[in-house]
Amino acid sequence: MFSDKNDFKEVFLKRLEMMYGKTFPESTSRDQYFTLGNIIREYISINWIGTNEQYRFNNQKQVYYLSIEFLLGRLLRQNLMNLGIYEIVEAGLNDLGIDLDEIEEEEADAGLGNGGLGRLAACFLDSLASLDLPGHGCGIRYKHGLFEQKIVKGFQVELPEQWLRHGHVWEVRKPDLAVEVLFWGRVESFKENGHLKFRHVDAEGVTAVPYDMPVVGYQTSTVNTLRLWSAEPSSYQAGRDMMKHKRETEAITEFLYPDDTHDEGKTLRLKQQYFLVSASLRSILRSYLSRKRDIHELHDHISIHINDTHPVLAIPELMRILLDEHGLDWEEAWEITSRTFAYTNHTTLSEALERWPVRIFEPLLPRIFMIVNEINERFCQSLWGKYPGDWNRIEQMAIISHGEVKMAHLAIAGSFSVNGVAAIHTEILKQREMNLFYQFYPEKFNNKTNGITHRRWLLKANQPLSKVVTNAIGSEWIHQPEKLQGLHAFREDRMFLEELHKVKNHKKQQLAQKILEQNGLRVDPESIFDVQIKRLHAYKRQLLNVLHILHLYNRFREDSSFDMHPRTFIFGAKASPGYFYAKKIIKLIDSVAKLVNHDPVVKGRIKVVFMENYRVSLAEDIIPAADISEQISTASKEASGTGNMKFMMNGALTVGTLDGANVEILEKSGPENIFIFGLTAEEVMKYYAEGGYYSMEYYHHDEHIKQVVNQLIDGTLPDSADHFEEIFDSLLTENDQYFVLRDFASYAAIQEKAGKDYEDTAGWLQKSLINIAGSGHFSSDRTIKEYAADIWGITGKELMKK
Ligand code: 26W
Repeated sequence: MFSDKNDFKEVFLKRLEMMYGKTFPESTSRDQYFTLGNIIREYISINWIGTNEQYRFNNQKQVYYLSIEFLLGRLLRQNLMNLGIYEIVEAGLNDLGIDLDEIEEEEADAGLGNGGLGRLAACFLDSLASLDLPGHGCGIRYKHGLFEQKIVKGFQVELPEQWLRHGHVWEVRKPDLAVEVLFWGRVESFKENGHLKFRHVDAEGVTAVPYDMPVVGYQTSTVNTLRLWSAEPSSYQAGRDMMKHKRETEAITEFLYPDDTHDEGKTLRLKQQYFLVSASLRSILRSYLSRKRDIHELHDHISIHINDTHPVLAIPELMRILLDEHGLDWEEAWEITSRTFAYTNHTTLSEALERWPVRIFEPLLPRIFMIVNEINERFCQSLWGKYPGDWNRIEQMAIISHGEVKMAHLAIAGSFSVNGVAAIHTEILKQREMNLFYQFYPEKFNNKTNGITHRRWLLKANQPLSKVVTNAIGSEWIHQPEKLQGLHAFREDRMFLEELHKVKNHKKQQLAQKILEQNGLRVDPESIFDVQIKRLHAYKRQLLNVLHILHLYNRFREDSSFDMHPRTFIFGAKASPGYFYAKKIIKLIDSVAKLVNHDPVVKGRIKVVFMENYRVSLAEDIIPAADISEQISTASKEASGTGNMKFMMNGALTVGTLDGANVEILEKSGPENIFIFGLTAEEVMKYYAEGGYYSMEYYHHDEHIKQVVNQLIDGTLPDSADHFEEIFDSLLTENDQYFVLRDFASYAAIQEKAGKDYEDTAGWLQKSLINIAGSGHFSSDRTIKEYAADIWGITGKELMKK
C-alpha cells in the first residue's frame, strides 16, 4: 500500500480529499484521524482476509473467547506498531506538520468494560494474535461503554459515554451475517420418529448484527477477529407493536451493565448475556459447519472460553442446538458440550457470584431453562451416586436451588477446565469457595496466573523506557519478554541506572503537566508519585490509603520537626453508580485533598490528586510515571490484579498485601524490592471463620487510628457535614469488614520505610530495575501460551510448521 513516508503522504492526502471533500489545509485533527484510521484498516484487511482463509482451509483448532467486557482502549498507535509502520507514518505526518499525539487524542477509548476482567480480555486478544494463535473474541457492541466520570464538588457524576459519536474506524458492520436470537414464548413438545422433541414457539426474535474488529498481531501476518454484536429490531411482523419492539431491542445493547438492583434491570442483564452467547454460538457453528465438519467432532476443532460466569448460558445454548436442531441424544450432546467449554473464575466475592431467580429466568428463556433443569437433575444424580444420602452436600452443589440458578455451578459442571487467575486465588477456590466441586472434579481445576500485554503497557505506553531497555539488552524482549531478565546484568551500572532515572523523571514531568491542565494543581516531579488506580471498591481499600494520608497530615500538624520525602498521592477510580459507599470514598479523597493541598503546615510535602474519568488511555499516562504502586486489598479478596503487573513492568515498586498476583510479584522481585505489609490471606480467613477481630480495640488502643477515624466526623474535613458517618460506621459499628484498622499500623510503617528507601536514589533505581527485569513473566504471552497448551490444545503457525 505504501512503502516509505513519501508514498504514505501521497496516499494520505488523496484519501483525505476523497473522504471529506476538503483540501489538507482545511482539514481538522478529527478529519486527519479518521483518514489515517481508514487507511490503516484497509491496510490490515489484506492480512485479515488471508488469516481467515488460512483458518478456513487448514485444520487448525479455533478458540472463541466469550466475554461480556472488552476494555480495548485506543487502537491507532497499537495497530501502527504491530503492523511495523509506525515510523513511516509518524515521519510522513511530521512532514505534513501533523503531530501523531495530537490526532491520537481524537480517538475515543473503546471502554466496553468495568475493570480488570475486561482489560484482561483485551490483553489476551493481543497475545493470541501476536503468537499466531487462532483465537477470537466474541462480545457486545454497547452503544455506551462504561460511563464518563466527572467530579463535581467532590461527587462523582456519571455521563453516558459516547465512543460511537463520530463513528468507529476499526469496526466493520456485517449485516449479511446477522442472526436471530429468541426470547420469551413457550416450549411445545411433539413426537418425531418415536422421539420426544421440543420446539420454542411464540418467541420474540431480535436481530443480532455483528461488527467485526481486526486484532492485529505484533509484526506477524496474523489478524484475528473480535466480533461484537449489536441488537436491532427484526423486520415487521403482523400483530406486533413495532415501536415497543424497537425500544426493547435497542435497550439490549445500549449500555454496559445496566443497573441490576431491580427486576427490570435484571431481566435486561440476563437478556444481554443470552444475546451474546446465542448470537456467538450461531456464528461459530455456521463457520464450523461451512467447513463441512461433523457436528459430532465439534470439541476436537473448537474450544469456547467463558470469561467469568456472564457467558455461561453458552453451555445450555449449545445443548439446545445439538438436541433440538441436530437431533443428538442427551448423552452425546452433553459429552460434546462439556468437552468444548472452559471457564475462568475472576472473583471469590460472594456478592459477585451470579445467581438468577427462576422467576426471571424461566419466562425469558423457557427452553434454556428446561435444559438447565435437566442438567441439574442429572448432575444431582451423579452427586448422589458418589455421596449417597448426603443431602446437605448435594443441596450446596446443586445448579438450581432455593429458586435460583447458580451460574458458577453450571459453569463448573459444563466445562472441562476451571481456572483461577493467580496461584493464591486458585488455592482459595480449591480449598474454600469451590472446595466441594474440587473434591468432585479435582482434574478440572488449574491455575493460570494473569498477564498483561507488554506491547501496550511497555512498548507503546512507555516508549522512552522501551528504548533504554532495547539499547541495553537488544530488542529480543519484544518477542520474548522473559528476556527482560537480561537487565539484571546492569544492576551495578551507574550510567544505566541514570538512564532509568531520566526516563522516569521525563514521564513524571509529563504527568505533572497533565495534572496541572486537568486539576489545576501544581505537583512536584521530584516528589514520590504514589499511585492507586483501579475500580473503587471497599475490598481494594482506597480508604486505608486516604486515612494514612490524613495521618501524615496530623504528624505535620503536631510535630514541627516531622519531615518526609515529598509525596504526590494520585488516585483514579470509578465507583459503580449504585454503590453509594464507594462514592463516599471518592468524596473523602476529595475532602482530604482540599484539606492538605494548600495547608502551609505540610510545607508542600504532600499533594493529593484525584484524576477524573479513569480509563485505559489515562492508565497509559499514569503508570509510566509512578514510583509506588498501591496494591493494598484485604488479603484473599483480590483474585489477581493486573495493574500491579503494569506498574512493575514500568519500574514502580509495589506497596502491597500478600494477595492475588502480588504473591508472585514478590517471588520474582525478591523481598528487598517490594513493600509487603498486613494480614495474610490465611489470617483474614481465620478471622472470618472464627471471629476474634474487634475494630473497636484498634480504635481505642491506637491514638493515631482514633484520631483519623474521629476526623471523619468531627468537622476537620472541609464540607464533610453528613458525608462520612457511613464510613465511620463501617469501621466501628460494622466492625471493619475489610480490616482497614487492623492493617493500619503495618501499612504506615511500610510506607515510612518506602519513603526512606526512596532517598537512596541509586538503591531505589536498582530495585526498580530488578522489578522491570522480573516483569517479563507477567506478559500475557506467557499466560496465553499456558492456556493454549494446557486448556485449549491449540497451536500457532510456528508450531505447526515443525
Ligand atoms: C455482578 C457482576 C460483576 C461482578 C464483578 C461483573 C464484573 C465484576 C468485576 C468487574 C470483575 C473483575 O473485573 N474482576 C477482576 O478480574 C481481574 C482479571 O482476572 C482480576 O485481576 C481482578 O483481581 C478481579 O477483581
